[in-house]
Amino acid sequence: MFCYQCEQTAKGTGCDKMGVCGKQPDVSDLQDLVVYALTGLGQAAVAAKAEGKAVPLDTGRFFAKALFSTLTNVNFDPADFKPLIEETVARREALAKVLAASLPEGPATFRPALDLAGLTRQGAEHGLKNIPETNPDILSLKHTLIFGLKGVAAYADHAAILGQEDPAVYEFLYQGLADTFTTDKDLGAWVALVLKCGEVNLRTMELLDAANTGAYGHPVPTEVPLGAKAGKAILVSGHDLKDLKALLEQTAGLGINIYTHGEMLPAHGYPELKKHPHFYGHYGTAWQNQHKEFAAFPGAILMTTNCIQRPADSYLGNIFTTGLVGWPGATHVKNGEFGPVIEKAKAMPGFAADTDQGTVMTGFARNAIMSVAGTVIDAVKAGKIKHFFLVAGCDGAKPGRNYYTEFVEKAPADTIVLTLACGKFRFFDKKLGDIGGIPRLLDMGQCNDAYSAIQVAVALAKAFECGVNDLPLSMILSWYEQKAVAILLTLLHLGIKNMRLGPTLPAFLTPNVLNYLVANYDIKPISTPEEDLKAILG
Ligand code: SF4
Ligand code: SF3
Repeated sequence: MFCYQCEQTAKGTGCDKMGVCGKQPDVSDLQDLVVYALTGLGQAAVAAKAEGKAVPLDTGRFFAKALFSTLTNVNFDPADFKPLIEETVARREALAKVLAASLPEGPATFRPALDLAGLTRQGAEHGLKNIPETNPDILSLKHTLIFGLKGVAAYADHAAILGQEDPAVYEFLYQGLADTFTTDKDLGAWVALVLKCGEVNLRTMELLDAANTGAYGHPVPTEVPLGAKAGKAILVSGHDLKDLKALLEQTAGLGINIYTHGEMLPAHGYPELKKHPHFYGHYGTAWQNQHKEFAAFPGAILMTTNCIQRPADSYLGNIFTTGLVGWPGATHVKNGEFGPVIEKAKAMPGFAADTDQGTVMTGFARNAIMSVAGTVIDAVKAGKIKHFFLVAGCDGAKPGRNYYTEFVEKAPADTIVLTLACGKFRFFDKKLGDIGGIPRLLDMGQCNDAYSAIQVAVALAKAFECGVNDLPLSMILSWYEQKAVAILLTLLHLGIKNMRLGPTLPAFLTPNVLNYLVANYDIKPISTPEEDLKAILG
């Protein structure tokens, strides 16, 4: 195995014995084989397009799902990858049959082994290091593209689940993976292609925004209790709002309270979700604290999308996976049929008594913020708001991530902190007060809602008749997995400069690629909160 797609990669260089995330070598090799097989399907789809032949829309949907399943902390179950590889090859063969041209030797002619052990061996021969490329900087960009495409695939899958699709997004997924096996583009062309991935991700996030707000309404500012209510309980984690909605409907009137964990917190802001009276509150913090927090939860736990960690034996029997999530030994429920989860919750003790642990606010997505845009703009013009910080991105276990807590604590009282994604759990319950009625800490949603933050920045730039880079706005970003890579590429595509990124820089960027980013985008690693605040505020 060799994997260096996430921020916690071993020694900051790569996991080669077993994943720091718990990924076993066989799963890593199988995931590499999924990507290799998808590359072949991508080549076939690109050839079909060149010949003017249609690629079925559901092949795009499948492609996104299969690629999403290789994202960090999504699926750890080796058995789940065999059918994905087989279906990829079957779809490729179906396309190959109607093509006039024959496909090149390699991923497009690959024949999968018949058993899991054989597939695992094949995967070991088709990892990241086996991609044809002699220039290390181009190889770095090819890897960046693969990781960015995984992020796009995740968002495309979320959007498609709620009926929002754009064939152009799937076409880029095909083309992007197929391009990693070409050797005729120079460094400049590769930089352009990686930025194009950011552009396609923006379109994908736009679809997802339309999907979520179309199905559940625009989020509204909502106060969410952090304590517990006496009674039976189910905890829902991940990003999938459709799963949550189905669970809320299936538990209506049963006396079971539904709690969110991690990235599901912003779900409380959606009118069509919050209307359910038993959608009670938020429990715990970010994904990396599952072990402690899940072990203490007295009800059933449902994991949608990512980010699952190895369940402790104490709660392996209470945790359920759905969608693309998998863990060997954890019960998987399909098609939004949550009966087993509900039965488990009924059999468990639930919370014995009410506990009050305060509340947090969420629901400040683009619509909510735009509705008070006038007040915000006046406050900036009157000098009451001096600066905005977007402190956003993923959380993780590294101690260096305390930077983000301290940064928010030390941000001056005349500044506003916008946040999204799971990195916010480092500071989401801080009482930062308000500026003339505008809360100083505004939770815009999940990482899936980065589109909201971009729209707000663009609207502010319009109001002040300047570019986004000229706004009193600084981006302090934390990354962990590949959705964050895709978002970062979107911000680069939009020409955003001066971003601060941490807790460490991606291991897959070579010094030359990094230098390019520094020279053209002034992107920098985080230093200390004091120094960064001083540098930003002058
Ligand atoms: Fe290592 Fe991250 Fe890959 Fe897991 S996902 S194997 S921690 S680089
Ligand atoms: Fe978090 Fe996984 Fe990235 Fe959705 S839940 S932001 S790490």
